[in-house]
Amino acid sequence: RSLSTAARSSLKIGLIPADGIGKEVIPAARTAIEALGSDIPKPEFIELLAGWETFTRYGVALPEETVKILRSDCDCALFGSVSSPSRKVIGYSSPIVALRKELDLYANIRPVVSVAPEAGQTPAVDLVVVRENTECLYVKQEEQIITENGKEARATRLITERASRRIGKMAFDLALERQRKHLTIIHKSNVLSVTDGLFRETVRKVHTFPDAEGKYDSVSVMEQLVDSAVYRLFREPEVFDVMVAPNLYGDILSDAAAALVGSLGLVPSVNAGDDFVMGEPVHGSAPDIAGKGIANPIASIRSAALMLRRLGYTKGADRLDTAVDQVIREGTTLTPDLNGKSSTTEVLDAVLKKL
Ligand code: GGG
Repeated sequence: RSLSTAARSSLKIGLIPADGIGKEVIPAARTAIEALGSDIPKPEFIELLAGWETFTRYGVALPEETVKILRSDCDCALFGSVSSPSRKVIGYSSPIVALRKELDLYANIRPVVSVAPEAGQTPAVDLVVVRENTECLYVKQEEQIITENGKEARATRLITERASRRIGKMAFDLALERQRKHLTIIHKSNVLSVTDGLFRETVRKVHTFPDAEGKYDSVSVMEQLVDSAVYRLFREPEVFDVMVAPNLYGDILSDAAAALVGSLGLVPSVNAGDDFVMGEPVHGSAPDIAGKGIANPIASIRSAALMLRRLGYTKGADRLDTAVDQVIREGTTLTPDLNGKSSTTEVLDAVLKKL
């Protein structure tokens, strides 16, 4: 399937709420998309199963049917959140990690932007974490053996030149589109000189590849060890524009960056490949508040906007983002994660009014 907007009469969107608050925020995003009217092709939604609950009911976390329908019938998708257990469960494997691999969604693009900076919080945060989405420790090759000294557990950390090059290219392309055109490569190659060394070297080379033909000359490149990047993120977030990182560092960094803008409930992402795009709020399934009707729908609505933008529906995406920004700035209808008292539905209604 192509990402081009060419002559679509309808937009087929796979909806995978999965677990916990995913079941509350994905329907809210659906309603927001429906409110866009003729700014996008007529949306058609296809509800699909995945997640821990799906596993407990049907014995499989990512049904083959879900992947098949996404591949053959959908133009794009929205994924909610998943509650994988922290212990090994035989037969279970994280469906979101599997889905990213199945659909080759090799980049997780996570913009973190402060809309209404608190007093004294200057300058505002405006950065994008570009997380490699298919390898690193997430290849999930783990084993445990018993030695004479007790248990020993190992995990394979895979970094390839191919994956590092394509995520690097994605990050350079994103940097080119931004005003500051500044890219920071995140790694830990002073310790992991073979794996992170390959990531760092390969991303660095992207702008000097012969096929780049000077395209990225206007992008300034910096690099930063992951530990000091976290420190700088909290001390001087304004130094970062686009940050590109291997899978695990990108996962952690984007949650950390979310703390700077008020709540994880505000931060969207898209899982992007060359042929498909899937929006996904950065937050997890939040079992502590699931079912209470107070989950923040903004990360999911913004994820829908990112997904539409990537498909070329800029007007619809802009309308969603502007409506959300207005609601946040007004500050009267906010969910408890932002110290408000409003429900998911009340925040959604406030966004719909702005639309
Ligand atoms: N929407 C992001 C999300 O669900 N985060 C939690 C997560 O990725 N967990 C991994 C898993 O449960 O398999």
